[in-house]
Amino acid sequence: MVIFAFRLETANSQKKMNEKELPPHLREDNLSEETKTLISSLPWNKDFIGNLYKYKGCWYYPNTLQGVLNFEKGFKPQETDIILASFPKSGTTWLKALTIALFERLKNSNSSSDDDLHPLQSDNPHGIVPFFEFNLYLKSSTPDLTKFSSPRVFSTHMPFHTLRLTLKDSPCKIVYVCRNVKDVFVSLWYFRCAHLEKEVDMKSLFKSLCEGVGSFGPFWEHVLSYWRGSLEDPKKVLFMRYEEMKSEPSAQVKRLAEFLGCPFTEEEEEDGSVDKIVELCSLRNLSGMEVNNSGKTFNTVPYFTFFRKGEVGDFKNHLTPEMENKIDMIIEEKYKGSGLKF
Ligand code: PAP
Repeated sequence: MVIFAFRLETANSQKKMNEKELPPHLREDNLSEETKTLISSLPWNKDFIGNLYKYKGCWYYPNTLQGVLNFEKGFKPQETDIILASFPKSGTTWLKALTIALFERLKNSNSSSDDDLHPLQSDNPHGIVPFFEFNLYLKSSTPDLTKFSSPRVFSTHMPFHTLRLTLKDSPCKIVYVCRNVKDVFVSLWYFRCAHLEKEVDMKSLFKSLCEGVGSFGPFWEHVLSYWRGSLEDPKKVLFMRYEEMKSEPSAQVKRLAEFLGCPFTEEEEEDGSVDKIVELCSLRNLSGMEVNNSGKTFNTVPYFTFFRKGEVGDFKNHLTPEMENKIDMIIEEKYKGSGLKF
């Protein structure tokens, strides 16, 4: 069933993983004494990867929580900062690529030669736009951010309520991408299998998603936090949908550019710049690039695992009608009255 060219293990997928096998952000070996004291008072659970702790309504693996705490302690927003936010597997890589390409086109209009490599050809979008909690703040509350020039572009999987506390009144901008939870689930399952090099038990992953006890869960609260944030302050939070990005990519790229303060000029629209960016950032194009087939993230995740099918509705090939019904019922209950529809 798993189509990755990986060694499949038959070991019980519910067994807690050996710490050394895990990428750094999923481990529990980087906690300060202060964090150890804090987590002893937090709601606790565990899955097949390890322990999870609930902090400000969101579940985290221990080292990731340390990254969140470091971020809260040390991050100083600048007015021009841009933060790309998402629940995992919702279109993060794509949103990063589009944002990089939108700003890069401003730099390149006069000075580029055909020999210059586009940043997306030199590095994966995750290498260019790092996560606060997995990368920048994983080990320190005072990372060196001097290499980022304005506008600094960062990313996060933290929910909006956690982010906004740290951003306080900063006018920096947040773009959130959300995706149908059924496709998120399937994408997450494939990613976990690839990432951990074993076939993860789909039923257990499904249970944890539905119960909300999983990394950055509950999904529903995550999406609602940004949805409400975007309604309260649409100039600060742009709410994008993966499905709309697939069905009308040019319109959504223009919307993103407007929000980020770098709209396309008439001339650009006429010369096909929008379509060029859509094509540059397409799954087919990015996944074919050498850099995305050879490199790894800072936390040892192979870049190619961020690219798979990129289809809307792939869940139909994986979920039983019972699983679909269960999710539909949860969605109805959780999103009731919010105005959010899927
Ligand atoms: P992350 O949260 O771990 O960074 P993220 O990029 O959000 O992962 O999600 C990966 C999904 O986006 C994959 O979906 P799939 O498993 O259903 O196929 C991946 O294929 C898809 N994806 C990655 N890049 C693109 C792109 N350029 N266009 C469309 N979809 C993409």
